[in-house]
Amino acid sequence: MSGSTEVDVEVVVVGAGFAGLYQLHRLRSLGVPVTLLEAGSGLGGIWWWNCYPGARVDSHVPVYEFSDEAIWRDWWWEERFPDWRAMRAYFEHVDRVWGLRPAIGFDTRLEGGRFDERRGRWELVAGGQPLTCRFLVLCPGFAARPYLPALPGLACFGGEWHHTAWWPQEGVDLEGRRVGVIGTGASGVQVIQEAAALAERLVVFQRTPNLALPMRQRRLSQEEQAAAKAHYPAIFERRTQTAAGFDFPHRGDSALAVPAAEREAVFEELWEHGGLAFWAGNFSDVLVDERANRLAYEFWRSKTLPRIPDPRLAELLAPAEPPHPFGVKRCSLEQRYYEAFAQENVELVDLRTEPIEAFTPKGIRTRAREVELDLVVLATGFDAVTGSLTAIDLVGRDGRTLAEHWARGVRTHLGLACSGFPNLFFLYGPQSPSGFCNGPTCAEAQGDWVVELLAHLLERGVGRIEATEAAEEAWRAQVQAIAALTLFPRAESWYMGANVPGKPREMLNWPGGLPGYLAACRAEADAGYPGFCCS
Ligand code: NA7
Repeated sequence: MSGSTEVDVEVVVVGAGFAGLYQLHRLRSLGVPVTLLEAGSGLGGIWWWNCYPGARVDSHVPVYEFSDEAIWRDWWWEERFPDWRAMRAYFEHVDRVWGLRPAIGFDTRLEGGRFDERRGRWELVAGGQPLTCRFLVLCPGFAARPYLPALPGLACFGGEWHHTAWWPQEGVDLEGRRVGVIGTGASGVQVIQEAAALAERLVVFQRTPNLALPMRQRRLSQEEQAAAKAHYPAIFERRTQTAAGFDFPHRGDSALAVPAAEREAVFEELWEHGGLAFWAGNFSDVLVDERANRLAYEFWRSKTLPRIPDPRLAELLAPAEPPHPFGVKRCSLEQRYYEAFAQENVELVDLRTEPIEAFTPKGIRTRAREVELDLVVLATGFDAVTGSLTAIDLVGRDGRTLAEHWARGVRTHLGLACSGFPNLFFLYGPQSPSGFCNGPTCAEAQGDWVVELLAHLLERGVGRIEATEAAEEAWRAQVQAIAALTLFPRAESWYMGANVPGKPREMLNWPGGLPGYLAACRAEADAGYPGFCCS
């Protein structure tokens, strides 16, 4: 990637996380010339950037890994929910087996590009260098663009501050320091648990309580994994048959249709399973029907309240009235989160009654006082799902950027491509199951579809493919219609684009479950790609 001579390749893939690495591996094994660009200095995508204390997977072993036996045969995890260090080691293992590094340009951010109609190629600029390709496959991840809210006075803060997704690779010491954490989403919960154990003082600034689920972390022995590996092929197959890409048994029944004792027994079993089972494996109407949802919330609260002895904290962390329906923000997993607030060194500031007014040289001034801090952690999330794509200055054939194309709402066909942007595909993107599904499952399911399509085009010498406007309007209508049947529109979540001021409020992911999504993708391919026009 050095020198200024234009390099031309058949396919450029962007992002060295699960989706990008899978594309690179599959396309190379088909003999297609492919280069992968990665802005970071190492493998792992989200696990390269999110190296803050406590950063950890929310999907249990072996759901969150590639299904290729050549990879899993000799790979052993130490914990049921691996942390970012284990994920990085895993990606090194993947590279040892698949031999990907020679085709990857690290420290090379795709800044932008334009589709040249005459040449039928994308003309890109990456790491300051020109590069052209016929097909461009974007795999930046759904959470690659951190969201930094407007925080008055941040520039004058005399201490240190970091967003969780821009965490320094060399690490940041929390020990013995006065630490503030803004944000109590999945990242906030994880960093709070670590900081509570190390910091001299921890002040948590909470806007909305997190309805977090018990992770039930535990160590995994090699013997246990060796025995489980006999079932791995079946588990990987099951991932694509469940709504969110897990291996939980599918429950098709209603929480309202069973006797109370039976319902409690199901809730109890899911709770004991830990992880996302209580969210992704629950009764079919929990995320759809207000009454079923309230039953799940009351169960969650009955389990959580006994862990918070102080009544003021209990009402802030597990209120009698839920802040939003249960589970319509992706549930976070916790290990000792609720207990942390009882520690003497931990304080919870309720931003609803005591909002932040400004940062000061010494810390944060709220409506009531100045809180002195050495380090502030901004766990404020992401311009999720669309942000990582619109951040790339890509200009389509009619002179519009993706951001302009989506200014009135997201339009894609199958969450994989859009009109006006020939030969461009994106994985784990908007109107795909990404935010509901786990990464590797989606990377493989969507990835296989794109590889099949590219192989089909290359075999037939088709140089140009583009989604039709009619197909993307129809897909958008389906996404919005399904979302309207659920409780998801009732929260200010990143699913709804509602966590970033000014972003259009709409369901950003395919909410119809993975099997329905894959059936739509299959039907498109089997029918000869009627939602695309080719030349
Ligand atoms: P999330 O889940 O979007 O959480 C962001 C948190 O930051 C959330 O608690 C927000 O409160 C809070 N926030 C955002 N802006 C502000 C301001 N201005 N003031 C105070 N608090 C604020 O991001 P995460 O990184 O934790 O997790 C993202 C996903 O990554 C997660 O779902 C997993 O799938 C992995 P709010 O709830 O909006 O009131």
